[in-house]
Amino acid sequence: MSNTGAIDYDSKIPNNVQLSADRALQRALEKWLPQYLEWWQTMGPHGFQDLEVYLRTAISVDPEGWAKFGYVKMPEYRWGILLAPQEEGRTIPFGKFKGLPVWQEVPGEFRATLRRLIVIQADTEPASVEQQRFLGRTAPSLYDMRNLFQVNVEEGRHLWAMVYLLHKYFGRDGREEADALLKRHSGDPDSPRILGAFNEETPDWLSFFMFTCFTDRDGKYQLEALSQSGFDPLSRTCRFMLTEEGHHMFVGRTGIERIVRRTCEVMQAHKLDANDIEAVRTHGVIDLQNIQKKINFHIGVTEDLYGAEVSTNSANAYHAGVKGRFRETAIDDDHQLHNATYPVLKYRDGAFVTVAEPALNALNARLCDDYLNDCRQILATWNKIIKAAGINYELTLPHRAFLRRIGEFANLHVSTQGEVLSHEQWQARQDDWLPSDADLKYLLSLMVESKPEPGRFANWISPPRAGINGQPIEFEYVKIH
Ligand code: BYC
Ligand code: FE
Ligand code: FE
Repeated sequence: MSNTGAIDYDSKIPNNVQLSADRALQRALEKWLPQYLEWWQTMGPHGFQDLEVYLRTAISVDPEGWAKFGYVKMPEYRWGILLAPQEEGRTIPFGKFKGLPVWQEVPGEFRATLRRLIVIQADTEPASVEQQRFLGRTAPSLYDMRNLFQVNVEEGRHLWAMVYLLHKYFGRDGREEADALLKRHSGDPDSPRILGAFNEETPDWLSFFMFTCFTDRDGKYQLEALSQSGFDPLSRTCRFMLTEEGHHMFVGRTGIERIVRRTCEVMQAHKLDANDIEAVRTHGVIDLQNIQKKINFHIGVTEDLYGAEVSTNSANAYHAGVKGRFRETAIDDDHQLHNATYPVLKYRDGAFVTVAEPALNALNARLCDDYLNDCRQILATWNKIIKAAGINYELTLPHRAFLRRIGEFANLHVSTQGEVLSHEQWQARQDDWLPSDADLKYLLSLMVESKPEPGRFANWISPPRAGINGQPIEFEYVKIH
């Protein structure tokens, strides 16, 4: 197995795993390639496929300087199989095999567990491309359009990353799973994507930014936990995927930041009251209340992606050395969780209480806590902008039990403040916390089809602070003219 950062771009499928040395695998993947391209053309970005887009392509897996930027037509993007370099002498960092050498092959005992995790991870990647496929035509600028397409091609590459593992390490059923990944589709009633959030719609750019800020961030936490894996090829794949994930979250976080900035600028200029939603909308910008409701929605559905708070699946995966905690090796404990407990929020006898659960069973809750701490810090940066504009409004995370369909709170109706409601109360009040039809209609009214000029931005969003790869903001990021 290759130990270098260098990538072979001469073969049909760029890779740094010496694919040409394994002819059967190479043939199998070359057979999958046209199916993938067919999927990309039919389920990937709608339109824009013939246009030159200023994209980055990985040319090495070294932390510095792995990317090359240039104009590429999306279907000609070089999707490749890129693993972080193998670490000499790496040992399993946690669980019952802690300290033993990592596995280069799948241990038979954990084959089903590993395959399931890899398939779930894989399924999210093409799902997000499908969810975002109609956004190109309403892009608020060429800069944003380019970022959308960059995210899309990289999610396509993440699918390749997982398909490589399925083909190389799981034989015939791995190949069948790889084929099935192109047959399930986001929101398809007969054959949906596996996880709930990946069957939701991404109909507007506020949703896109929320998704890349908050749902791609689940990707960060899940990939980090998987990159701890004792199954070394999975660890190495996830480590390189994480370097790409940074940009997706950047797009989301700064996208919302720019929307908040623009709204505050308009509110300040016209001395608008924070509660006067109609006045804000008269000026064609997105009210902070609508932003808050979208946060509530995306956080709620993304929390579900962590699975049940208390889970024997996650306990088994940890014990087996298959899936660790976020930054496992930086945690100061026994990495086996003997006798350790972890506080988990539950609803018992009409009240929310914190219960000390065996830490091994509470790993999903812990990973979600780590994630929410990250989200909280991001909200704080947006709130600074609001405060600096002298506006009396604060964006907050919804209560942990809000909008949950998986886990401890799946059967409850709970407000963003943590009030438990009857079904009738929920029906009557859900528009206070989630975008109403009118809110969504307003958002869609801003998503106009346009052919943006370089350097021009829709009225509802501020320009970014800088362009991509040192290019000016008015650079022609997509050649649409
Ligand atoms: N929806 O013990 P439980 C990304 C099922 S995002 C539907 O609670 P476990 C990306 C579960 O399958 C990162 N079903 O769960 C972002 C199980 O069913 P079975 C994606 C759900 O295993 C943006 C049952 O409930 N990666 O990369 O502890 C753009 C009880 O299971 C859901 C991963 O998720 C749900 N939300 O944890 C592009 C990593 N939750 O098997 C990309 C891999 C649970 O009994 N996944 N169920 O029939 C995992 O680590 C875990 O499987 C889960 C669930 C966290 C998903
Ligand atoms: Fe991804
Ligand atoms: Fe991503």
